[in-house]
Amino acid sequence: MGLLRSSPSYPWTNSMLLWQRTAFHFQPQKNWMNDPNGPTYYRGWYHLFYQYNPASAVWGNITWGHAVSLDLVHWFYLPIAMVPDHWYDANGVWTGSATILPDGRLAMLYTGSTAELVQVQNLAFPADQDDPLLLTWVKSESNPVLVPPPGIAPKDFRDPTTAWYVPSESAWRIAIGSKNDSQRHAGIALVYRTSDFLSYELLPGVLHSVAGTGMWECVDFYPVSTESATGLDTSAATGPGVKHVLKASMDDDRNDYYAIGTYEAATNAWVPDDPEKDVGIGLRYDYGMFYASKTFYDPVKQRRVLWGWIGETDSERTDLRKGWASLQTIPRTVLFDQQTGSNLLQWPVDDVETLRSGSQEFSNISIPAGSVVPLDCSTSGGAAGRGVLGPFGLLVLADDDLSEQTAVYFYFVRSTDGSISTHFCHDELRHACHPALLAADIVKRVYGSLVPVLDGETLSVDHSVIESFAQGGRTCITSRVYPTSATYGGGRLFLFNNATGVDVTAKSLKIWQMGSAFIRPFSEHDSVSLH
Ligand code: DQQ
Repeated sequence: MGLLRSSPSYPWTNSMLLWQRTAFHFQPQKNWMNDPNGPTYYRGWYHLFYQYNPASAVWGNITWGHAVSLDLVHWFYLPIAMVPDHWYDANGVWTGSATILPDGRLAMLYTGSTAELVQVQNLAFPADQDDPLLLTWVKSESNPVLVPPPGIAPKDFRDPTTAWYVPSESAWRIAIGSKNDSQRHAGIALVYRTSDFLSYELLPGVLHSVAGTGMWECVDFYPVSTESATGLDTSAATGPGVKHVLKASMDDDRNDYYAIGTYEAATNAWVPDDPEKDVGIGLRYDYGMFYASKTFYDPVKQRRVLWGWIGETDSERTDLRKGWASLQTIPRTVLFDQQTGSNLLQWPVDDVETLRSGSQEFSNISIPAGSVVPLDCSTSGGAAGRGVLGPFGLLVLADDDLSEQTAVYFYFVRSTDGSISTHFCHDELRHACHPALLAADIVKRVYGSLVPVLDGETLSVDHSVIESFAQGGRTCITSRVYPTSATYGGGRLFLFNNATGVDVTAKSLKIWQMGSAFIRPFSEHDSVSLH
């Protein structure tokens, strides 16, 4: 990855680079961003903090950027929330999580990387708990509140979770990711108990460990209801009708894996429902460019909302030239899939539908084997290969002559026993490859995964990012793309069927234009007019 990211740069024009700024995905005005941090809802505002380098478009000098929103769609940039200004975070204010206490106050735990590069956990709280914008942060005089325990390497102890309350002991617990190389390179989640967020007790054992998965970053741990379509507060009671999701971001392969299982506070253990689909070896939130995600509970709409970091796949040199790097996904609602009982469903928060306009509907479009059907809506190895039963699907961010395109498609595979499985994929190999140009500095891949059944799909296409949700959100794929000619008015949409043996009918297809969200600095005027 490092090698590819520093390969020679393609001669992007300013207008191409400008087009890469997105219309409704969160990104800072300039410079580098990575993990979402401490997302929360506080006194009328959704807060998003994020790993941010105020000085450059590459990682380093990590501070906490900060933005607020009334609806998770339109965002106001606020001043940087925390900077590396103490010995315990001199090398960076790294990832952390927010906990709302029963009396409404907020505690923020984050990892500090010290001047000696030791990872320690720190506590911060708002200087004024009555300020809904949470503009000023105070770091606790007790910091660091946690240092790596015996047996844990100094650089393998980071990213505290949101705390959950255990009523039987009138105390909170948090999990922190690490690894244990003496136990077959196991990824592990340590659990600490605290009643005041200042002093902590390491519980015996681990919440969970999976051999061979390496360092677990950005652990997330939360309950889901198996019976209702509402989200649960992180401290919701365990018991019938509730399962727990354990997610970890694998530093070894840079993907976010989750598993669903049962949590028992008394034994400090979480057990996966299906050990074959354990954390790091089974399901992923997203099969594309997606990492370091974090959820929070939204009490307003009683939903659990997921944020994920979408990194770049172009070169660092290009990022420096354009002056920024990375996006956040559209926030996604996360639910337990009651139909399969074995996975989560993710869907863009419904608030984003307010950006829709100019809907167009197509029905019963037949796509004969081997054909491409343009959809007039003003805007392989992979998809190019041909098999009896596919691939077929959509070509998005395509130009008129299809020299540039990203395919979002399905194909069926018939196995020797006659059963058919469905695959859902993104093929990035032909984006940014207009014949006159060769965008050599982009890492392009074909992403894909098996999906249980074929039944409806939604796609969000922003200027330089495609997020796909198949089968009601059972399988998700995110692609970071860099169009060279499918820009501005030049982006087109096509249906294609590269199967040799079947004609395909698109029974129903609905397309909306998306308006732009406003994402801009907050002003005094806003506080008067919005509340
Ligand atoms: N990013 C942070 C770490 C975390 C990593 C540093 C994940 O806290 O483990 O920027 O992308």
